[in-house]
Amino acid sequence: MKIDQISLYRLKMPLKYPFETSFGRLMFKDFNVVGVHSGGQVGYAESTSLPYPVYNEETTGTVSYMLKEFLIPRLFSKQDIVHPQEVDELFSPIRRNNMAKAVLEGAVWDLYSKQNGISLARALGGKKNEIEVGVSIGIEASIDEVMAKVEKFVADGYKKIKVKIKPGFDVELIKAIRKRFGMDIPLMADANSAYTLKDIDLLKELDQYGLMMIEQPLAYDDIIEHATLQKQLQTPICLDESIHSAEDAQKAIELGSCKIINIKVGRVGGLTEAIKIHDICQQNNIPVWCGGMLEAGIGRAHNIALSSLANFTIPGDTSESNRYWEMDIINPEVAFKEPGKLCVPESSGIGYEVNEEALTKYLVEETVIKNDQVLQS
Ligand code: OSB
Ligand code: MG
Repeated sequence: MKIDQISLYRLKMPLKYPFETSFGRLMFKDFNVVGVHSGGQVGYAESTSLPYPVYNEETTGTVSYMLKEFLIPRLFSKQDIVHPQEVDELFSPIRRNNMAKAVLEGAVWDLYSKQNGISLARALGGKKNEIEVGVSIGIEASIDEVMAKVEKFVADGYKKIKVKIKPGFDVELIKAIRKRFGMDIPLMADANSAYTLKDIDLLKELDQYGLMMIEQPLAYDDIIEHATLQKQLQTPICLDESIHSAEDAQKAIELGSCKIINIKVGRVGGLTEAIKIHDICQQNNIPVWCGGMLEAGIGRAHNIALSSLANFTIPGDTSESNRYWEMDIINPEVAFKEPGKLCVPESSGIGYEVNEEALTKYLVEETVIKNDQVLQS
C-alpha cells in the first residue's frame, strides 16, 4: 500500500465520571486520533496517552509532536508497505515514544485488514469470537462509594473487578469488599506504583483476601524489587508500567518479577510488539490480559481485536462504551452481547464505523498531512 494522506485529530471528551488513580484524577480524555488513507480506504487508531506525563513519560502533546516531526515523515519515506510489521521495523531506530509509534502503527494495521477484507482480530492471529471483560474502578472519596460501584458492575456481569488502591486506601477497602460480596467475586487491585518494599507487611496482609493479582505495586520502572516481593507474596503480581517490550517481558519472567502481564498496545509501542509479548508469555505459561487507558471507541475496538488472541485468558479492562462516555466516537458503541461478554467483530478492519458526528463534536484540532513522495517505478 502507498499511503496518500494522514489525518490527525485532537479530541477532548468529558468522562461521565472522574477517574482517580494513585497518580492523579482525570476529568476528561484528551487524545489523538490518526486516520491513514490509501486508495480510498482509511485505517484508524487512537493514542492512549494521558494529557499529563504521570502514567508514562508521554503526553497527548508529545504524541502529536512525534507524529508530525518524525514518525509520519518516516512512514512517508517508505514507498510501499506490504505488512504493518514493516512499520514497527521502520520506527525501531527512534527511542521510546511508544504511544506515538503505536497510534500510527495501529492505524496501518486497521488499513491493512480493510485492504485484505479481513477483521483486525484475524489479521493479528486471533481466533476467539467473543471475549470476557472486566472493569477498572478508580479511587473514590470513601470505601462506600467504591462498594456502590462494585455492586453495580457485579450486577452488570463484569467478569473481573479491579479496584485502584493507594496507601491509606487499601487493606480496609479489600476487606470491606470481600466481607460484603464474598470470596467468589473475581477481584484484583491495581496500585499504579504507589508502594515500596518498605510496605511489604501491608502487601502481605492482602494475601488473605484471595485476589486474582496485584498490579504494579512497586516503582513504575522496576522489575528487580518486584521479583523480591513476588517471592514473599502468594498473590500473583501483574506488571503494567514496567513492561515496554518483548525483551522486558522476557527479563521479568526470567527474574520471577510477575506471574501475569497486562498488555497495553500504546505502552509497548504497537500491535506487532503486543503480539510478541503475548507469544513469549504463552511459551512461558504466563497468562495475559489487555489493559485500558480510558480509551474511546477506536482504541476499545483495537483492544477487543487484540484480546481475541489465545493467551488473553484473563478478562481485560475493555468495558462497555457507556461506562465512560455519553456518546462514543464509533458506531455501534461497544456493548455486551451477554453480561460480561463482547463479540469480536467479523467485518473488515476494526469492525466499527467512526461516528463522524461525535468526532466533530469533540474535535479540538485537525491537521491533514499529504504524502508528496512521488512513486518511483
Ligand atoms: O493502570 O491500568 C492502569 C487508566 C489510566 C492510567 C492507567 C491505568 C488506567 C486504568 C483504566 O486502570 C482502565 C480502563 O481503561 O478502564
Ligand atoms: Mg495498571
